[in-house]
Amino acid sequence: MEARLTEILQEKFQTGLEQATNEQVYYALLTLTKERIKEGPKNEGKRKLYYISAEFLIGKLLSNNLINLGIYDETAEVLKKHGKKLAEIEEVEPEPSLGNGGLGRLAACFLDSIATLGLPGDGIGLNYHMGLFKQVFTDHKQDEQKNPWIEKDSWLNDTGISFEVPFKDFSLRSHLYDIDVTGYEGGSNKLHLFDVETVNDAIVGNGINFDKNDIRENLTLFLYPDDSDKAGNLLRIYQQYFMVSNAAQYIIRECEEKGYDLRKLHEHVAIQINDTHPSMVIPELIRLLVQKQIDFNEAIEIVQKTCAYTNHTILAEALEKWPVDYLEQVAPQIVPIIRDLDARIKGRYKDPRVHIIDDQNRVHMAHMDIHYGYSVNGVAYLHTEILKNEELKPFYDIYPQKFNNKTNGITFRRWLLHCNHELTAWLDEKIGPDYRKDATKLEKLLDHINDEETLKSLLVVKQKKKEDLAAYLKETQGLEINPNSIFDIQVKRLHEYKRQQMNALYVIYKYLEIKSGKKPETPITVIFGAKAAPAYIIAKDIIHLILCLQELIDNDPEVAPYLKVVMVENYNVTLAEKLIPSCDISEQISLASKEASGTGNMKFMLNGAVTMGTEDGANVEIHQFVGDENIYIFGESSEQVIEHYRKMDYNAVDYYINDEEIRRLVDFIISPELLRIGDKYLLLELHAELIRKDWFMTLLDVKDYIQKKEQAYADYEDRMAWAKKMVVNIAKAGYFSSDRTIAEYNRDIWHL
Ligand code: GFP
Repeated sequence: MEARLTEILQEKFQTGLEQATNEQVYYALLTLTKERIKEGPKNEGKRKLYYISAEFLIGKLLSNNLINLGIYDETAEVLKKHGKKLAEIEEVEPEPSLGNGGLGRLAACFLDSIATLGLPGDGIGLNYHMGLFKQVFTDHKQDEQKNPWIEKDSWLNDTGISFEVPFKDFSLRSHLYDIDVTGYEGGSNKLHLFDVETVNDAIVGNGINFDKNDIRENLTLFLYPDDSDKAGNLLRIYQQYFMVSNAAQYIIRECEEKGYDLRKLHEHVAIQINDTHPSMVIPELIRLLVQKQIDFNEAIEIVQKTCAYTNHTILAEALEKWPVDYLEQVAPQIVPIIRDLDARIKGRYKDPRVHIIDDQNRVHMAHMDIHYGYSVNGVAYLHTEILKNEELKPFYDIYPQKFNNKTNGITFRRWLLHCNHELTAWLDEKIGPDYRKDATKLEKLLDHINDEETLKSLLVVKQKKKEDLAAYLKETQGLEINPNSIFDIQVKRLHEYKRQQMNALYVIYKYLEIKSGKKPETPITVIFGAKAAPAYIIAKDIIHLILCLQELIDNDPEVAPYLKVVMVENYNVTLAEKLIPSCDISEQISLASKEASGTGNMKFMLNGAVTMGTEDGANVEIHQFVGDENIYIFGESSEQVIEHYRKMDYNAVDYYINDEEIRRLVDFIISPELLRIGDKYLLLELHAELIRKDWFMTLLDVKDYIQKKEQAYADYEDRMAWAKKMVVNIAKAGYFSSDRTIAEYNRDIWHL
């Protein structure tokens, strides 16, 4: 590879490896990697998967591609020989901004595993130019800025493929870009990203403001544009229809090129509908098949045998319901199809809970997916049980055979091999490299659990990663953290159900404890990373509270040596890769029943953090694997929580009035100390919200939470006992490899 790299540098920049800048080396490596992928094997098969998703949170690609191609070490060596550091070259790459949270990151992990297992399967999505948004903190508040990430020379390959997508009053021409997806020592697939020829980055003004009505120019600018008004809703429908119409046209085109009979589409194609955003692919595919002279009833049957749906949440806000009227305004051609699909259901079932179009004339996208797809899956054991027995029970009663669970997973290439070289080397030494191909082999670590040297060297690895993070945050964000403190980390989208606010109440508790003279043995650093949706007011208030606490504590010499709070700016995949390896305590504290799975919990566990969590999502399975000794479980169970919702008997205000301790913590939000730093309206608003609404029952669990945290911090002091917990967590993480998840999808749903 050295010779080719030198050649490329000459051709592109007329320079040699020694003299080249990090930028030049990065672009040369980009070219070299793309060439290698092109020459390498492609995954093929009789049936091919198309994974349609509004988000693909793929992260930077250079290192992962080098690892998957098996040339990472060689590249690092060559660069080193010429005075360059691969880690520094990685910094040059912009992180693609094509996703938001766990949903999008899961899609990215899946693409990696699909390719690794040698399965033919491509992703299909949109090529958002500004992605989500870049988070900036000003005055202790989140500010949203545009985040253009596409460069002239990038992983995107222009395919020249283009389709016409018809809307009510006009049509748009698409333009397809592909990103290669490499498998670990395996063949490659593709991520297809559709763009609009007429999109115009220049219409974005200050922050992330733009004309929502100018569809020709705005359609692929942003992921999840603000949908708090009608224009925002329509724009989302335009995006979704554009995505699925392109997907359907692309799939049909591929089948025709291969000479397949479209009447047997399902024998050659499986479509995974990732959450409800791509649901319109069902009527669109029916429409296009009918255009190809296939009978309407037959088209429905074909589509039904082709499409499968994954549910990622039981939160109503995410189960999309579009007014028929809006669909009429955007893509009227699919409305009669949806009406027909609904009429068939209404003819068969009286229960209005399973109808597609409700009495307010709204289309329930998930209902359409369930009736007209062949599989419905949840993303963790508990979540699927809740779907079957609560949330989607009427559907489960009709179609028990369609429901199945696929507990989420993560790719170990990114979340271990790439992000934690030290731990990877440690594992290689302790148990040999087999776990790289078969993650269950990590269990072999348990043979060494009583070996003092093993435990000590693991603590050394963790310490190194803490120092790395401290240095990185200092350099990139000017934040100073103490690598000799306990790193307690909560990173994920900001949402009340994930309960960052409960963690903030703990910080208040600890602050007051220290003020009263009770100092922790080891200092504590509580790290947050989270973006709040721009229109989600309470989520932004929570960020405000955390940033105010950060400042208060930083400036209090009595407390600062023992407690530190930091909220990292613009949390993204790149930051996750630095934060996760350094973590001691992983915060997974959602209200039981609300977090479908979580995948951060798996990444932290794999990197030797111990979970502080509720019995929710995949925490339940993690708990089963590691046992009571190696996880901190607190809070009410999902059954209890569901019962509270049923009886409507949870009143936050009662906890506030009746419990002095809780009142003390909540009232600190509007204490003179914090009001001096923050915006009084925002702090008052959050205070009132916690007392009057508290939809996700923070006050119900907060005391149990505090107690468990105290326990964990005390246990941390026994370093060897703690190291054993770390070993068990790493050893038991194998089940959570996305290779296992994808093998199950293939076995039960895709049959590729
Ligand atoms: C959503 C759910 C998570 C789940 C992921 C992937 O992600 O519980 O792990 O999808 O299935 F909420 P977020 O975007 O909320 O993280």
